[in-house]
Amino acid sequence: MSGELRLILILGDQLSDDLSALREGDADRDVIVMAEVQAETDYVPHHPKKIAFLFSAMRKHAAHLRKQGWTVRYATLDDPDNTQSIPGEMLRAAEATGATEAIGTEPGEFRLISALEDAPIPVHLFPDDRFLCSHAEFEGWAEGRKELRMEWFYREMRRKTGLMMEGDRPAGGKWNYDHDNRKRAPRGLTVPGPLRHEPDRITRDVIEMVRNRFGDRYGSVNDFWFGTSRDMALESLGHFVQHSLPTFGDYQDAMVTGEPFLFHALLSPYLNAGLLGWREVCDAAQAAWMAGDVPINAAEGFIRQIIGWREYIRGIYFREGPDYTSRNALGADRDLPEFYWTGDTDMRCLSETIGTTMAEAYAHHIQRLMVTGNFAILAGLDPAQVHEWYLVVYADAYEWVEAPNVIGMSQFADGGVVASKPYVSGGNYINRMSDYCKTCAYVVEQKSGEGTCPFNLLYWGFLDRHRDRFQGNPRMAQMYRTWDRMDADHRQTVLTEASGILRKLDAGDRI
Ligand code: FAD
Ligand code: DLZ
Ligand code: SF4
Repeated sequence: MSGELRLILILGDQLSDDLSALREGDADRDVIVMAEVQAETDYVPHHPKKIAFLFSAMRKHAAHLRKQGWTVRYATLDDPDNTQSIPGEMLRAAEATGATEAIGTEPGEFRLISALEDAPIPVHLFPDDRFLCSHAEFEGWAEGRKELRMEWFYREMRRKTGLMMEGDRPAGGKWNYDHDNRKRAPRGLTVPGPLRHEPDRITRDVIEMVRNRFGDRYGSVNDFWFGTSRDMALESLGHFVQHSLPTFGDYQDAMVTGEPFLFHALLSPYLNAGLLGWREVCDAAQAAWMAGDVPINAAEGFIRQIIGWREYIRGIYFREGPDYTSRNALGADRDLPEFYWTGDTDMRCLSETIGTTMAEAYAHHIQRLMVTGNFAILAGLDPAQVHEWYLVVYADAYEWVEAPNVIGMSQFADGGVVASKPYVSGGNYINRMSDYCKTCAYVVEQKSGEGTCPFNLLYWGFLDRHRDRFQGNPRMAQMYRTWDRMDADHRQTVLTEASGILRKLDAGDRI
């Protein structure tokens, strides 16, 4: 490298001290560029809470970097000279400083990687090594495998990190304690909830700007409680480990009306923006287990989400490439119903999940997978529209993590790269894991006729529609046998009623 001043680009989800671009830079010479830009707030209309979270965290991180001796050029969204795009802000900074080249850390989205490749000044990108598994390592693991199953990947990561290992064996003798999880939440369960941070002056200013600029968008910025600095994120981690982790495993799949958070970590916005790292959150969980404060099923379950699922999902995104988000293996083409944007439906599970999503920019994994995701795949919704919805609505959504979860795990639109079978169920599963059905306008026990739970009808409609693809799948054979054993008239009634629901969706009628 020459001794000339270079720009260092830091994106909104790169708010970590240990960032490859910073390690390559020189605080005495280089200039950091950070920018709030409309191109990023608007390429999909992100939830206002997500924008407020990122902008407040970006402003605080810029101040922190200045304290460490860096020169930072920071453009706020309402700066009249802001060109409102990342490449535009790079060019403006280059003109102001005389820089002729820039460095950065690889963005988590192909869209932005290619925008930087075409930027008006050359940008050299370094790998994002805030993850446990590099692209090359994931390729090495995936190479030659017929199926890319997370469980095998996860075991490699356990060996690599030594987390919850006793020599070369898993602690307690089992790799996976999911068998002890998945309990239904008992009535009256006391839920600690996440740590709620009171907005400080910087956050209040950002909230005000976001309310003025994006107040008419899906979602609300009211009652904002996310932490927006590393210190706050660390406090949230401590709170989770102490109060929720001990029960995390038990109720991981449970859903309760009015209790959106249960014992979940609520750490994904912090992890994905770079305020926390994978190692420290796993070490904290492991230490709590070793101290006897947390049972093994909880600690292992949590660590699996972080070094297993999160890393695996990222590996899939970068391995599958930029066309991944336009895959549609099941040929689904129905438009996303309006109620995804309003929560206005008689289906309690959906109104509850979407209501939480609008208010909090959050829903937990099972709500995302088995409620909104399950409905979307059963109803044959266009996966590209479903993908966009998920990218818009969650505070933790960036394409590298959102797309494989949606296109792959939830919609099976990648044809089975992520999931060995589609995650679909009738109302029974939702009834077993939640209290939603008790207050629903539909009847979950009903198999056909007026008032039948739409999931019950759409489930069989889905299996029937995709029989050619799935009936040979050993994990689905039992369901086809059950369907085939049903009385032919009943089957016809179910399929006719399932089509009736789809027609209502197409007509925009309320369901
Ligand atoms: P917890 O349930 O407490 O889990 C702990 C941590 O494990 C999370 O913070 C997260 O970092 C990690 N994790 C767990 N499961 C996954 C997973 N499947 N993929 C990646 N990380 C995981 N996660 C996102 O971070 N961003 C998304 O945009 C996103 N979209 C999703 C869309 C669908 C359809 C589905 C089914 C899942 C999606 N997930 C996404 C994964 C998961 O739902 C969220 O990570 C989790 O709900 C975040 O809340 P939490 O911190 O309370 O998680
Ligand atoms: C998500 C987001 C938003 C809403 N706004 C900005 C922004 O104004 N400036 C910025 O640098 N980053 C923002 N981000 C995060 C980027 O979209 C993210 O870096 C890419 O999607 C890659 O993960
Ligand atoms: Fe959802 Fe069906 Fe239960 Fe209603 S009855 S809450 S639609 S699963």
